[in-house]
Amino acid sequence: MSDNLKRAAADRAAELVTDGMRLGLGTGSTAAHFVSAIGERVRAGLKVVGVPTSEATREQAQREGIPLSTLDETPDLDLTVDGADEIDDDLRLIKGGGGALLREKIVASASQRMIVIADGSKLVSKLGRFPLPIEVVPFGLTATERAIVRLLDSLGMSGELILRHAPDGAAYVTDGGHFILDAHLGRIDKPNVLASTLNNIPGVVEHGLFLGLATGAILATGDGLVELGQ
Ligand code: ABF
Repeated sequence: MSDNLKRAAADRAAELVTDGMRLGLGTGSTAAHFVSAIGERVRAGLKVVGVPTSEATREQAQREGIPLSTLDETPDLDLTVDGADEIDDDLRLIKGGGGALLREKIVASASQRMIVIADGSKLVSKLGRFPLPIEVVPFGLTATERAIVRLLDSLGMSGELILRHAPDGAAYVTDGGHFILDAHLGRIDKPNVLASTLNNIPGVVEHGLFLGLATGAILATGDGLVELGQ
């Protein structure tokens, strides 16, 4: 998607922001346009406070001059705007391609509304073509990996689990100090079952299935913006 389209989706989301809002600030290239649009409005007088979903977003928001808070100081948010890797018609998401899924999920869960801004090509009829990120504790990695494989097997699913690596070749480490296993599943027929059972594995911190969290989406297509939900 061209940067102009990402910016258009982000600008539309920024129009929904009003004075006094407590905002969750997403992560990724599309969310970065939103942070930049909010920065422009803050410099023009908009009064908001933002809770960033990653260190990268915190740094960008600070540069933009957006007043920041934490979920400890501001535990109830009005609106979170974030990107996604896949979204289906029911506003179910796969997120975490950028590695910030844990904070993204905590922030989205603390928000009354969550609006996804994304390239229209991320709208899918079935989730799972994009590898599902699973954030795991480094301790006991192999045992956790085997537990995930057994779980997938019991659900009649299969697919490679690949430990994510950073550009320098070392294991990728999240802002929370964890690793990410990317599960190449191809399709996820029962996201609710997979989501809840994955959370039962002790070494699993979180996963990138965001179910029942997004309340709306603004999708940028070549023909314009498509808005779902609210
Ligand atoms: C975050 O950034 C992630 O949850 C998702 O993985 C990614 C999407 O990035 P982009 O907007 O750059 O496609 O929202």
